[in-house]
Amino acid sequence: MKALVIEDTLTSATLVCHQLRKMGLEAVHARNGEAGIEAFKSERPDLVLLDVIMPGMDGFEVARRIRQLEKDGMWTPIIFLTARTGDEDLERGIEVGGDDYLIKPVSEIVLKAKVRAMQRIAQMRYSLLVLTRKLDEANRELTRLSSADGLTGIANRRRFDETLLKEWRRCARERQPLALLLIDVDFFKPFNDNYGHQVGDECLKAVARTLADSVHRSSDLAARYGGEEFVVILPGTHETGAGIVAEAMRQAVQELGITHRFSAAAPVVTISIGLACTVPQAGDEDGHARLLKQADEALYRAKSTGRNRVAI
Ligand code: GH3
Ligand code: MG
Ligand code: MG
Ligand code: MG
Ligand code: MG
Repeated sequence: MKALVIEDTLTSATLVCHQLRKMGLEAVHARNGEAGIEAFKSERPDLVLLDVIMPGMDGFEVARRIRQLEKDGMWTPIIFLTARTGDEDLERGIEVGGDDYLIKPVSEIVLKAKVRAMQRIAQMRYSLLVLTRKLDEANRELTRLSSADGLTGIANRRRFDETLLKEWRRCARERQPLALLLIDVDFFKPFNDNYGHQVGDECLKAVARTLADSVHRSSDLAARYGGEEFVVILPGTHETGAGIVAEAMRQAVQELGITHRFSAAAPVVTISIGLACTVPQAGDEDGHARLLKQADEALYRAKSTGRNRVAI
C-alpha cells in the first residue's frame, strides 16, 4: 500500500512519512499542491494525506482536482492534515471530496487507526465495484437471452411485440409510415416430413439469417414469430420501399437453393410474404394489431395465389 503525503511544511511531512513507513506503508512526499497532483497521476497512491494550507494551490483545491481525475468507480481515500480545527474547515474538506481529517501534530495512534479504517473502506468499495460490474454483465446477458429466439438466434416474439409497440408510438409521434412483413415458409410441413426435423431446423436457421441480413436500418427488426413464420418491422418505410425489401428477401431465400422436392412452388425452399403499411395515428393504441391482421390477410393472398411471392 502506497501513501502520498502532500504537505509544504517539511518537519510535519517527515514525521508523517516516518510514521507511515513504520506501519509498513510506502510513503511518497510532494511539497505543494501542483506537485501533489502530478505525483497522484504518476504514483497511483492508495491513500492521500493532504495538508490544507499551502502556498499556491490549497488542499481543498487539490482534493477537488483529485476527485475529477478519478475514473469511473475509482476512489482514493483522502485524509486532510490540518492545524485548524474549525468546523467549517471540516465541512468544506468533506464537501470537496475528502474523507476524514487529522489535526496536526499528528498522533501516531490516531494516524494508524484512521489509515486502517480507510483501508477497510477502500477494500469494501472495491468489492462492491467488482460485484456491480458482474451484475451489469449478467443483466446484459439476461436481456440478450430473453429477447433472442433459441433456435435461430434472431429476435423472438417477445422482442417483436415490444418493438412493434415502441415503433408504432414513435412513428405516430414523428408522422412516419410503418411497414410490416409477415413471412411464412412454403410447404414446410412436407419438407419436415420428408427430410426430417433436424434438416427442418437447419433450414429455419438459414432462412432466419437471410431475413436478418436483408434489413439494414438500425430500427428495422427481423424476428421469428413462431414455428416457420417470421415477421419484419420496417419503421419509416413506405409501401414501395417495403415491397422492394420484401421482394429482395423472397429472392434471397430462393437463392439459398435449399432443395425441396416436395414443394409445389419451386424445387427449392421458398417463402410467401404479406405486406401491410400505414401511418400510425396518435392515440390509436390498437392500430398495430390491425396492421398485423392486414399483413396476415396479405400473406393469405400470397399463399392462395401460388406462394413464393409478395402480396399487399
Ligand atoms: P404453407 O405453404 O401453406 O405454409 O404450408 P406449410 O406446410 O408450410 O404449412 P403448415 O403450417 O401446415 O406447416 C408448418 C410446419 O412447420 C409444421 C411443423 O412441422 C413445422 N415447424 C414449425 N416449427 C418448427 C421448428 O421449430 N422446427 C422444425 N423443424 N419444424 C417446424
Ligand atoms: Mg501547510
Ligand atoms: Mg405457417
Ligand atoms: Mg400454415
Ligand atoms: Mg408454411
